[in-house]
Amino acid sequence: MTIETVRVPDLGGAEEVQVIELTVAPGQRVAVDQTLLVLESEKATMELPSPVAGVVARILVAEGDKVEKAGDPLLEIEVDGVAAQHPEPAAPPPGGAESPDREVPAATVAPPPAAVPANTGEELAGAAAAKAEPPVSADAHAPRSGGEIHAGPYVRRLARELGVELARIQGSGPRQRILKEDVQGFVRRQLQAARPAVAGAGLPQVPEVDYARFGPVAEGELSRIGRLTAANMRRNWLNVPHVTQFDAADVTELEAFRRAQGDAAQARGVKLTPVPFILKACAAALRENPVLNRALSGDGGHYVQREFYHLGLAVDTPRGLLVPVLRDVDSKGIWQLAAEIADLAERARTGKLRIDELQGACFTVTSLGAIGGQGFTPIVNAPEVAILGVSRAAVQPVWNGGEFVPRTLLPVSLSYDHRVVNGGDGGRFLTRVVALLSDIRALLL
Ligand code: CAO
Repeated sequence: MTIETVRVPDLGGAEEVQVIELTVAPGQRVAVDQTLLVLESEKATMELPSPVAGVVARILVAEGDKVEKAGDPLLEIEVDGVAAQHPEPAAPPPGGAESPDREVPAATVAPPPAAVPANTGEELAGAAAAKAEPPVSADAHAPRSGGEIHAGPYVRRLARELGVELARIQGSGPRQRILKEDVQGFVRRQLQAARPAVAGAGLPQVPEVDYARFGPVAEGELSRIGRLTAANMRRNWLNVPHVTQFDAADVTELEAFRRAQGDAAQARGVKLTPVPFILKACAAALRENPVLNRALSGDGGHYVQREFYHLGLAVDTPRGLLVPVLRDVDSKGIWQLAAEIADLAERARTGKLRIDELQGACFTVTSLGAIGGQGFTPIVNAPEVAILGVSRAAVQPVWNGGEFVPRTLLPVSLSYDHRVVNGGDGGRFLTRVVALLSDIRALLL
């Protein structure tokens, strides 16, 4: 049996040298060049490779031990078969006979790798971002049982600083050597996996304030509809990259026409407001701009092109906001739409809508025209991709090229999901709606 003692190599004058990691255990079989332990000075770390193949017989130091001087014994290896296993046949010892306890200073058999400057994890983020991430292998998730770990001193140090077990990392280098990028990728994947699955769940919390400290207060609960609306608004706001575009339609002629229908409306028992005209204009503009009548798939990679024109109409009710749906708006007349709006709005306010009357919309109109305001930014009702906000029409001076004339202008705002609808699509759609409302004869074409 030949025992080889591995000794402290030349430390290049370093004073404080410590054994920071033992990478083998007694009884473990080691190959030539396999890292036995890692030393660290104040400036560098270095791996000590095995000069021979064999079985670790004794380890003479412990992690944390200070190493005093070159030549001190570190561990002993029972050599397999000296001639066969040695990388290069060792020079015969003086006298020609093989010494039974041949002692080889580690540095003389295989020089330790060049000392690597001590490093911190600060470069981690930048370097990791620039590098394509290696694929995650199943091994990356469970500690490796047994087997060697090939990693350089810097990588070992980095892993130690980050608290990462090297055994959990699949190396992508030669002989599955663990590279810096493997450690970075592992850490990044762990962080990603730890992220909350619910969109927005990681948002900073709004602080709770005890308002009673500042004056009298009363508390109340949101209605069921109010809670649902809050959840939907939050979901839509967080998921949809919104753009809102503003315009104003000259509805002078439309308003004159609408008022001229007063008697007819009375005879039919229907109130004729601007809303059915707006719905009709939207259906026509959707047909001409089908992008706004798409729905985006959950994975963001597909869309569904709807070829029907069901429009939601936001209704303000005492129990909260409801959005009943008018079906096939493109094929219905203004009187029919006006009657359906009145019916749906009434039943929304009295809690008599059926579930199916709240489903299937392609696009939503929300009108605050009766209430007031000059413009607002509505929130897209996902998975719809656009919504039209309508504000209060008002008479305004408009320059006709020769003079200012009084015209009735209806402010409109279109919010859309910018993942699906480009500015050009949105602009063409809104311009068309405005044109149709400015000359409703075009709705007949
Ligand atoms: N500009 C000026 N006047 C308008 C107008 C506008 N854009 N839109 C409606 N009006 C007028 C109507 O002509 C009517 O006047 P007259 O009684 O003189 O004819 C009056 O306002 C009241 O209209 P209305 O509210 O009874 O009917 P409507 O068709 O305009 O609206 C509905 C129906 C259901 C949209 C509405 O009742 C409603 O609930 N609006 C609120 C929607 C809402 O809350 N949206 C916000 C959602 S996001 O929080």
